[in-house]
Amino acid sequence: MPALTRRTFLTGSAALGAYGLGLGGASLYATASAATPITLEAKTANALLDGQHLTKGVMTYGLESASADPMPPTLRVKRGEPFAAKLVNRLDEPTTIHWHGLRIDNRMDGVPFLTQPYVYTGDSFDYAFTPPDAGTYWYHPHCNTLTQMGRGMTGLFIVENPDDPVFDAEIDINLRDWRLGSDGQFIEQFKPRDAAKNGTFGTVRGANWQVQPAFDAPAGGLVRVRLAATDVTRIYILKLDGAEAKIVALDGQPLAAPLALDQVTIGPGQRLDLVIRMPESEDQTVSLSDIRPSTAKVVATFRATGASLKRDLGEVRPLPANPWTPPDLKNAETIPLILSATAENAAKESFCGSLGYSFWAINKVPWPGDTSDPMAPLAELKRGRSYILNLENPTPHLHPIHLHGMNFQVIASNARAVAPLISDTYLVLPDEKVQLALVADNPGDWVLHCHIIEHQKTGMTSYIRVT
Ligand SMILES: [Cu+2]
Repeated sequence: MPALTRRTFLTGSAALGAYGLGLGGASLYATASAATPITLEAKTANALLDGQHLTKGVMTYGLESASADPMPPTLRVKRGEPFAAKLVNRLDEPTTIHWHGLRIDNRMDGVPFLTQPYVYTGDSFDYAFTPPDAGTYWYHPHCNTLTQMGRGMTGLFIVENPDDPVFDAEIDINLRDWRLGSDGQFIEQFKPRDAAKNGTFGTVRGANWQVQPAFDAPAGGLVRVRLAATDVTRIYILKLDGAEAKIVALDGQPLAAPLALDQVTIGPGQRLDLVIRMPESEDQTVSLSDIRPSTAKVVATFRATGASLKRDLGEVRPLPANPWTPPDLKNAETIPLILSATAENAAKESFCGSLGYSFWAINKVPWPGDTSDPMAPLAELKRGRSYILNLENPTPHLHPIHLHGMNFQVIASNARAVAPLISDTYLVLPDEKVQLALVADNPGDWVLHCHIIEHQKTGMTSYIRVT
């Protein structure tokens, strides 16, 4: 990583003045002012990740009210209520926080140079916003992400809806792996040969920073499981054994009709809300497994406790919908968005951790890295107008494409039947062409990128500008 200087910081601030700030506030995305801030400390720690060795150099977030749990705290807020957090950087490198999936003010989005300056060691940044949507979200840095996220900085962010049905239990799962050697210490996160394919996989599978955690839940009860795939690489195909379940939300957004769970694919950045009907008898267990690529690996288990509550999965109703403006498809403008591989070459020096290669591009342009002088936006969108992103993936790999700041609706795909889901992350298949429609209702510069972090950091990143 290159030397970090105050000069860089000032350059970044100047750039922000030029195009990042000074945007009129949209009421839906207004910055919160009334919340008492929590303090989130970015810091290093040691943690037991493989169940046998204490791993050194773990990176995490801690609240001031220090808990013994080294995992970043699961933050819970209520929809429509202001939230504020002071990020204090105790790492020895810069960082920021991005609030994945939350439609909030651009200044709170956490992308270095595009929306805010780096937060240097010892410095802080005040985040404040009011989440407009309920659902399961998460937070992570947007700086040197392969290292910072790979070493632990991924946490759940849950926006509760007071109108949601009450379940008999709620379990939150932060689904991610670790790249550790046999001694339990971190090994190299980046392998160029893998980054040019599916990415470099972890060696230790985890959920909530444990190996196969076991949760207790009331027998015969309805349990809401909120799950976020926060791994830097792994795409999961999840399957449940020992109980029936329904999917009630995907990527934070409620399904109009809950869907019986058979198996479900989720990629990095995506979320899944399930309602599991626990078995009748005490000590019966349910297991959640990942069956991709082939051999099933247990992710977590759920054990029934107590006398049966005699609930019925048929009682599960759709969760209340989030506010949503349907795009005007008849008058929508089309934006091509073609993912591709690119010739291997060195990327520009980047203060937020360049991997030194460009393997990937969007519309043939590889992202040069986070700099004070980024490339032009992929497209300029007029506030209030509707657009269709024509996303094409001619590569032989899957890519979970994430858009910041706004949700889109899935309109059509050449590869599969699609439901009109609303989301912020679409897992595009090899050779798939998909149409994602949105209303450009949140002003600012919004990054879109693959959430396989090695793809993101070797070129598969761009941004759109809404004015
Ligand atoms: Cu990708």
